[in-house]
Amino acid sequence: MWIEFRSSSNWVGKGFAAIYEAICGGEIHKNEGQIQSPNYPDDYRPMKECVWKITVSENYNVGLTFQAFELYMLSMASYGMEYSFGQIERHDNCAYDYLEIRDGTNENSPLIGHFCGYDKPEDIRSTSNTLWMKFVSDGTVNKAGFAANFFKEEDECAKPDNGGCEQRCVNTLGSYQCACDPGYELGPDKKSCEAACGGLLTKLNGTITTPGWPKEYPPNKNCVWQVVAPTQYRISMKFEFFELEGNEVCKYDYVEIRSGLSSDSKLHGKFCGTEVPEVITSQYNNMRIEFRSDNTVSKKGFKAHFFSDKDECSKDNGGCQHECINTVGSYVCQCRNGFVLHENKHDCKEDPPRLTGAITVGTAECEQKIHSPNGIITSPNWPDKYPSRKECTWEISATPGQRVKLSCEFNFVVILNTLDSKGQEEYFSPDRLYYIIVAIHKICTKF
Ligand SMILES: [Ca+2]
Ligand SMILES: [Ca+2]
Ligand SMILES: [Ca+2]
Repeated sequence: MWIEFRSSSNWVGKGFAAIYEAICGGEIHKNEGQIQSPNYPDDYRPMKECVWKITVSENYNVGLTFQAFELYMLSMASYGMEYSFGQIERHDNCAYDYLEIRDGTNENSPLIGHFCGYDKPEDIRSTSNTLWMKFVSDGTVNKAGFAANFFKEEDECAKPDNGGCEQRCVNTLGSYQCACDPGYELGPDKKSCEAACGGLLTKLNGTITTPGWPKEYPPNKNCVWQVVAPTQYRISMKFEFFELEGNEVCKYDYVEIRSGLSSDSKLHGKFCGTEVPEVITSQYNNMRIEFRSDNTVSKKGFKAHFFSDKDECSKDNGGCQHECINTVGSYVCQCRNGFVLHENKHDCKEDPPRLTGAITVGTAECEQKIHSPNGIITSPNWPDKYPSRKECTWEISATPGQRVKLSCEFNFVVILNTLDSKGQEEYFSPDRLYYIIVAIHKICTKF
């Protein structure tokens, strides 16, 4: 309001006195603006009542978002106490100062909310193009009040073009957003959806593929998969199909595999082209796979399986006395040369220099295949005379990498021919006490 007073010199009168007062509320016909409690941001006055009627353009709704909200409310402590005595009802909590909002043009329109206290109300949207608001303060304590922005709001997603969104449209107050179905993500235009990629994988095994698989991957994609297994587990990645643009240089499209989760973790390899990478096993219990495509030339991409195996050897050497060898689903202990595995499968004992206390391999059958770690072989009828015109064979097999030691203790053996793994005959005489064949794992003795 603008008031101007002028006086001329020819006439002098008594003048005037007027009382002014800011009147709150009113009818507002605008598509956007701000509503504040009287005197905001200073404290509102007692005994105020303001009513606003907001109208925006037809075919729109009214949106309202609060920037500040602080209206006197009975303190929680006294409220709780009085409430427990049953003296006041819960809704009486806003009996002193409050803001009432209704969906329509007047005090009889449907109630949206009755607000007081110190928590900002949620965003509000009317169902038509009008909103009715009333602020009331009582005669006692005052606070800073509230400030809220109103604006015209429309549901862009209700339009025939679905807001221009390829898959999903999510209306928001004053705007809207496009969203995608599971397995897809928003493209650079924020409207289209393209196959999603990457993510955190915590299952023990699974499959990863380039986006869009089995079709060609899209250009300008960057996917990061982080595979995490429990402690003591190792993750292996095996490619079933591999076809990426590029050759050895891998400067266009590529996939990078690292032990660890960050982009500077230990690199196992950077791959492109059509050569399927070897199986890669992580150093520890996590693995990072990053795929990148540039803006031209796309190929079919890759399909890879990952599986996690517990590395029993990573803790206390798997309980093995000598060597622990991790296998998928299990592990085995091995002993160094000159030692054999104890029956408990973990400890190692010295390979007995003599065939004492060893298992006697029977003689009833003259043809035998022997797999036990040690034993005695004897001629038929031992220690009695062996029969004439008798041919006996013993095939002794040891674990690959181990050797077979044949000791001759008894002078009754006249001649033994041994065949090594190459089938070559070797002479075996009774006066030599030990006969050691190194680096073969199968020998045949012919009696
Ligand atoms: Ca909207
Ligand atoms: Ca490319
Ligand atoms: Ca294992």
